[in-house]
Amino acid sequence: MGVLKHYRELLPVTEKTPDVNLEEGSTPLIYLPRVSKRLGDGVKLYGKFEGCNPSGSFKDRGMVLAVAKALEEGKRAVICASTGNTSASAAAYAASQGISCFVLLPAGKVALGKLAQALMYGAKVIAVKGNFDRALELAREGAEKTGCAMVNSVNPYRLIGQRSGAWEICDVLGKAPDWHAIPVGNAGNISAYWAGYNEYKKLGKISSLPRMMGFQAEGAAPLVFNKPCPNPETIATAIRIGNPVSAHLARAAVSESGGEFNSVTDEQILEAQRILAAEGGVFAEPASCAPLAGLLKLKRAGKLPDGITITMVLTGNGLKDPDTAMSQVGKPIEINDTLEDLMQVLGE
Ligand code: AN7
Repeated sequence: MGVLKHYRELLPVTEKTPDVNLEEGSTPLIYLPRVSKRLGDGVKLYGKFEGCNPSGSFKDRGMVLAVAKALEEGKRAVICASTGNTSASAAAYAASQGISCFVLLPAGKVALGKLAQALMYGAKVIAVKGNFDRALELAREGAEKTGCAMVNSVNPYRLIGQRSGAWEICDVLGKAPDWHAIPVGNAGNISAYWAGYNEYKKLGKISSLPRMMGFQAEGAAPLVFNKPCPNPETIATAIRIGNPVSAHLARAAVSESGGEFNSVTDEQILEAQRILAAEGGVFAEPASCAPLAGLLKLKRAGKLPDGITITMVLTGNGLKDPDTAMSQVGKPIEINDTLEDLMQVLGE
C-alpha cells in the first residue's frame, strides 16, 4: 500500500500532504537457512531485501516522503547528489509527480543500472568530475541558490521515511532482532533504523533493542577509523563516501545500542555477494553485502555468539551493478544446438 499509507500515523503526513505512492516498502524479510549455518549454531539470519522496492533500493522509503513534503511546500523541482541509488529514487518519484529532478553523480563511479534508471526516469543527470562528497556540497549550494528541494538525507523527511524499514522488521518478527547489520555510507540509514527501533520500543511494540552493527568498505571507512577519508575507494560504489553527513547520528546509534562499526575489504564484499546469491538465492549489490562480509569476519574472529537472531539490510538490488557481478563469475557454456553437445554438459 506504500509507506505513507501503511505508517501514516507514525509519519508527518497531513491532509495537505499529496498522496505520493509507488507501492514502496513492505519488502520481504527473507530467512536464509544455508547462510545462517555459516554464522553458528542456532543463528537465524534474515535479509531485508530492499531490492524489491520500486527503484530497487531502500532509498524509496524516504524519498516518497521527501517528495510529498516538497510538493506540499509548493516545490516543483528536486535536486540531489548521489552514488547512484538516491538519484534513481529521486528521479522515479519526480517522474511520477511530473516535477523536475537534477542529480549530481561522481563521474564514472556510478553502477550502470543506476545511471540507466536516472536517465530513463527523465532526470537531468550531471556527472561531476569529483567524488560524492564534493557533489553533495555542490548540490546543497545549488539547492540554496535555486530553491529546488534538496532530497539527500540532510532532508529530515528522508530519514523519517526510512524508519519504516525497522517497523516492518518488528511487525514481521514480532520482536526486534538481537543484532541489526547494515552497510554504512553517508550514515543515514543506520541512524533511521535506530530511530525506528526506538520509536517502536517507546510505543511498546517491542521490548528490546538490537545492537546496531555498521559495516563500511575498508577504503571508505571514516566511521571505523574515526576520521574523514579524503579519497574514498571501493568496488561497492554505493558506499564510496569519505565524509558521512550523518556521522554523528550513526555514532550515537552504535554507542547507545552497544554495537560497533567494522570494515571489510572489497574481496570480502564480493565473496559475501557470491555466498548470498549461491546459498541464499538473493542477488544484492556489492554495498548491500558488506554486512554479510562483516558477519563472516566476526564469526572467524570468534565474536559472533550462537543462537542470536540477526537482520541485515540488503539495501539494493544486484541487478543494478551487472559489471561488477560479471567480473567475478564465469561465462556461460556455449554449445552447438545439438542434443549431443547438451549431453556432454549434462553428463559432466
Ligand atoms: C545500496 O545513493 O548515498 O549510510 O547517494 O546505495 O544511508 O548512506 C547510497 C547509499 C548502502 C549507504 N547501500 O546508506 C546514494 C547513497 C546502498 C546504497 C548505502 C547506500 P547510507
